[in-house]
Amino acid sequence: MNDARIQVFEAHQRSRGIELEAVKQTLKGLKIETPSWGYGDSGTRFKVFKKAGVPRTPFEKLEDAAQVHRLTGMSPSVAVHIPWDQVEDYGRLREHAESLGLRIGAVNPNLFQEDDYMFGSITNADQSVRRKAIDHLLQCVEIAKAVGSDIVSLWLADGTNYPGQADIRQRKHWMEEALRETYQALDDDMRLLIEYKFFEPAFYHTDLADWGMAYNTALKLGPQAEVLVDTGHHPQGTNVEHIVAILLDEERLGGFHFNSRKYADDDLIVGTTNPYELFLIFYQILAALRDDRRPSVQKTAQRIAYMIDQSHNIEPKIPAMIRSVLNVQTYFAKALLIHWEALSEAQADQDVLRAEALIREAFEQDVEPLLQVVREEMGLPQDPMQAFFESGYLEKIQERGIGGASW
Ligand code: RM4
Ligand code: MN
Ligand code: MN
Repeated sequence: MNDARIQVFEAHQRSRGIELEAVKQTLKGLKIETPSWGYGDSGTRFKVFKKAGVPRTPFEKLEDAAQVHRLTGMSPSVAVHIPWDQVEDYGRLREHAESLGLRIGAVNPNLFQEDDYMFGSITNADQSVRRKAIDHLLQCVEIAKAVGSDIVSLWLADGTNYPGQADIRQRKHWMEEALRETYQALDDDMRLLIEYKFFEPAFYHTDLADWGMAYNTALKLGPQAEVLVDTGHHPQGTNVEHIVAILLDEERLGGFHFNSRKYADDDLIVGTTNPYELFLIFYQILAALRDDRRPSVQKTAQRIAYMIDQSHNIEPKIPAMIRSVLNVQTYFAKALLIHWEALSEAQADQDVLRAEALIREAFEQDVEPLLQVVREEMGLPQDPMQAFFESGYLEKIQERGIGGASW
């Protein structure tokens, strides 16, 4: 790294009144979980392109995830999806993760791929289907315990396509019953994250359509239930950072699924389409972390689970994941450069233009010199992407051939 560039950066931040040591410490603590499914073949409903070198088993997915962590130092955990990552012996999966310097993170029950679930899973009018779906949820709680994870992360595809198709309120009760049973199976230190999405695959109504429904459900279940915000799951124009602020203040923001979108649930690489939104999300989180008047809100903010949830269709998967993690780090770093005292003054003075300028100014800082110093201090390659391409790993995994895991 060019020392002159670092010196210019440090001098500039000093002149802005930013304490860089604290910023660096916070940056070193940032952890972003990557999803096992992001390493497999995935795509759109039109086509899944089969790529050579794609992992064939959950064990190989972990090996790919270990590359991302080795080079970025930020992704020590991997989310799994059941049954995509179903194995006979979860103890072995856990050991394999640990041998790679990883751990298994959120366990995601998949209730959307079996024929039985065509009309819904835990909201299906058929009692035996509901039972099967609840049993799957309970099995996922047990898997989480077996792999040493404290998070079960639930997204439901349940909904209807036509007015009158089903009894919406009845379905709500079935959902609440199922989640209550699941919640009761959690150990005291576990959390149930409830993810919402306003449409797709259902197009008329979705049983958990927005943050309000997820929040209401979490509230009814108890303190171990929290809301998960997937950045791709809102109608156009939604102020996602506002939702983040409210959920933080209500102490129910459990985690994120990061990805970027332009139109629907596009699941593209986070930070590629609307980086300002990502930055503004971190602005809200950091503001909550600084709020000494509300220690319980600070605690909520401290334990947020940051996760990537993307579908890599045309891009090579491991580099896509490295890019994703680096993008999150970049916009997190920019938010750390907000001048908080000046911002509070501007807000107290109701100085609209100054307040807006302070936020935008942080966003416009070039944080690359800072990130390079942090990487150097963490013993990481200065350019993780380049290091990956030079590592030979991509060539090595070609021997896996075509036809790896897919969803
Ligand atoms: C959903 C949602 C879930 C993800 C599935 C595959 O849209 O984002 O989190 O697991 O897709
Ligand atoms: Mn998601
Ligand atoms: Mn999604």
